Amino acid sequence: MSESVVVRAACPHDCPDTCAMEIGVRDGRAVSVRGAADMPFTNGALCTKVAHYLERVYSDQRLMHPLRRVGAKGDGRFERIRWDDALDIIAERFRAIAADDPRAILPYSYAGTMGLVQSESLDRRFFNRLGAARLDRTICAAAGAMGWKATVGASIGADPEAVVDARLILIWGGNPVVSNVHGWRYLQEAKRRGAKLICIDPRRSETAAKCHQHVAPLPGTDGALALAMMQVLIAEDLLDHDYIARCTLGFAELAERVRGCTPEWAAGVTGLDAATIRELAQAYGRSAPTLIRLNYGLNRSGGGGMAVRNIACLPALTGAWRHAGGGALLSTSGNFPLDRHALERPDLYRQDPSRPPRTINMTTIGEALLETRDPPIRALYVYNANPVAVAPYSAKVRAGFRREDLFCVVHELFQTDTADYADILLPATSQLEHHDLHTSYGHFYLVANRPAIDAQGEARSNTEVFRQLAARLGFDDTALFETDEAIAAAALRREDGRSLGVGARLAEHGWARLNLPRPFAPFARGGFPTPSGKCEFLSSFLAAQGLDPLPAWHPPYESVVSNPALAARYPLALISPPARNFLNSSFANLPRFTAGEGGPRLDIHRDDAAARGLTDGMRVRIHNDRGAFHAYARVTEAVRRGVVAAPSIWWQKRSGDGENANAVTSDALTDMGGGAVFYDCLVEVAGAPA
Ligand SMILES: Nc1nc2c(c(=O)[nH]1)N[C@H]1C(S)=C(S)[C@@H](COP(=O)(O)OP(=O)(O)OC[C@H]3O[C@@H](n4cnc5c(=O)[nH]c(N)nc54)[C@H](O)[C@@H]3O)O[C@H]1N2
Ligand SMILES: Nc1nc2c(c(=O)[nH]1)N[C@H]1C(S)=C(S)[C@@H](COP(=O)(O)OP(=O)(O)OC[C@H]3O[C@@H](n4cnc5c(=O)[nH]c(N)nc54)[C@H](O)[C@@H]3O)O[C@H]1N2
Ligand SMILES: [Mo]
Repeated sequence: MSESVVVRAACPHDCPDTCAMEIGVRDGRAVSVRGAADMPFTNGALCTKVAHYLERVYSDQRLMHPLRRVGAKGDGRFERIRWDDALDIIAERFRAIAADDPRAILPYSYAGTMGLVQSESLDRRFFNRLGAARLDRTICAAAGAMGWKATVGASIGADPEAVVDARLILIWGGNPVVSNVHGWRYLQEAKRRGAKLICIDPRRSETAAKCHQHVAPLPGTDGALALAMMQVLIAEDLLDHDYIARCTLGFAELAERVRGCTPEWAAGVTGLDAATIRELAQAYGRSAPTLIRLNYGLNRSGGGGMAVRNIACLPALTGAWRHAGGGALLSTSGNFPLDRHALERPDLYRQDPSRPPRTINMTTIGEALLETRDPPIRALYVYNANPVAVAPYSAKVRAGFRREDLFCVVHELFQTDTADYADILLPATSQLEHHDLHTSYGHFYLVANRPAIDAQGEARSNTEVFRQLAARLGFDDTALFETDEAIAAAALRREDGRSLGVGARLAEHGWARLNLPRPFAPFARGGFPTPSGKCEFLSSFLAAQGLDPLPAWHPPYESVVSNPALAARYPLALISPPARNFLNSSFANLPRFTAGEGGPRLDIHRDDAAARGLTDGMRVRIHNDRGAFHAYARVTEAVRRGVVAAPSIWWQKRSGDGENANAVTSDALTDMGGGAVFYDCLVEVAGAPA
């Protein structure tokens, strides 16, 4: 047996931590996966899922060769075909449809891998050249990103490694113990140094259980809580007047707007005590440095955009941005100044004056497949995504995918719920089998991924397939045939063509921190990337879109307060946050991880269970007008009264009843950004036959 070699890699998954990994390889086989010890954020550790990554890479469920559908759509019955035949069939169908109108072809992708090469470069170039419909990738973070942008200007915030120096930390709408474990390490260090941690979450999450205090508002009411905190800060003069004068815009208008938003008012919508709200605001106003670690859990409601916008105003009122590790953090993605144009090449888009480009919102894919005309969507190419399982309102999504006249290609590692609807199903490489480069939305490091092993079976990478399809369609633009290495190199340049200056370190270590000061306090002296250069309480960005330029209260669509008639029939608010052992629907087909979760579960408060005659472990049916799914009840006090929680995202076909939480979620869109409202969903729960 030969010596094992170590290959530097990056975790590809949709998580803020973007870990640097070391893959041990012996005789062409990966034998170990470790977190890189020299990468500060990864710190030698991987999460419960990726620590066992070889079970995914070498799973006997991996798709090994191209397949063609033989059964009905959704049955998942296929026969093996050759790659050449599969590519010929796809090219022929795309050519015929494009001859009528290329906008009838829709790419559908999200974050199965977050690598720049395999997820947002050659694919975009190919579909631009084809003139295909564009996809608005809204399903996760669109509302929050827009709310943050309105106030702060770009996805830039506190330095995730400097947070150890904060004295008071609000963990708001996030569950870092599960979904940002490496970020949690820094928050814990702050706690060890004496910081107080307060978690704001409708349920006592794994994180809330480890904080000093847990504040549990009703889902979708964070915007009101933030308005009331501002009211208290202003009324009690817990303000940094100098920072407000120099670094913010619209304080007088804000003060006027929040005058009536007292804790007593907010108590009525959030379900919290007025005293709790007032004390939270006072603690926030009297501590320094303070950090608000927001996450996307709170942007999955009708008012999600405004909620994030309101919360983002708080640190400017108290001057918390002055301190490194103070302020607020939602995402670090805006810190990576990459040349997106060079990666995606929008200039390749074939302009036809009679056919303006068309954009389809991914969140409403069911509706788009069923309702879009002029032209209807005739072909769908799915990669890096599992929409049948993850998109809201499953009944609509499946009806769309079931359309007999829709030509559907799915490129996947596994036969997912979506793959069952493919006409052509292509086997994809795993992260250990292809080249890539990763940015992060939770730290300041670039991480490179080198292939450690050969492709399994006949698997091919996303880029490889797009190059081959481009050739078959007769495209000759050199940008469509660039190697993965060349694309990754192009990503290391800024928009003005200057180098990021990290290439050598990246080549040597496999990771490199951006050239930012350490610690980094981005807005210590203002300099916000907004139109005014200030933190905008009064937002010109929102005003330009005809939206309310000031912080406001946008209630959830489905709640006792906003829709009492619906709440009379469906009184419980369902949230379906990430399960620890899954990454969205990834890993939810592999035995170790499904065993770790135990089975589809519904957490329900003791009183709500008793009122329905439900007991612990009982099989229950969760339903509303959109559909129903089953789970076993866990009777607990970890969710507040009136709220139920179903850790997600299970595969439908592995859930016993062919459904998961998205059977009941709504495909309504958020107030800003056209985002999904997964956690804005009223249901009723009843006992079900075991
Ligand atoms: N293990 C694991 N890690 C993951 C993922 C996974 O599936 N599994 N998914 C990844 C992805 S794609 C993302 S976007 C991130 C998401 O991770 P986070 O941004 O942390 O968001 P969520 O897990 O959706 O929600 C976090 C918490 O918000 C709470 N919450 C729900 N509704 C509300 C509300 O209205 N207000 C408040 N204050 N809190 C609310 C939930 O109970 C949950 O505990 O995690 C990533 N990391
Ligand atoms: N009810 C409910 N629904 C939700 C959420 C929720 O909290 N509750 N969360 C939402 C959020 S935040 C998000 S981000 C979305 C996530 O939705 P998706 O981005 O669709 O995430 P996954 O379910 O992990 O599916 C990704 C798929 O990509 C595949 N893949 C991985 N690498 C590659 C590759 O290199 N090539 C190809 N071709 N395929 C690859 C994986 O095998 C996997 O099946 O789900 C949303 N849906
Ligand atoms: Mo997400």
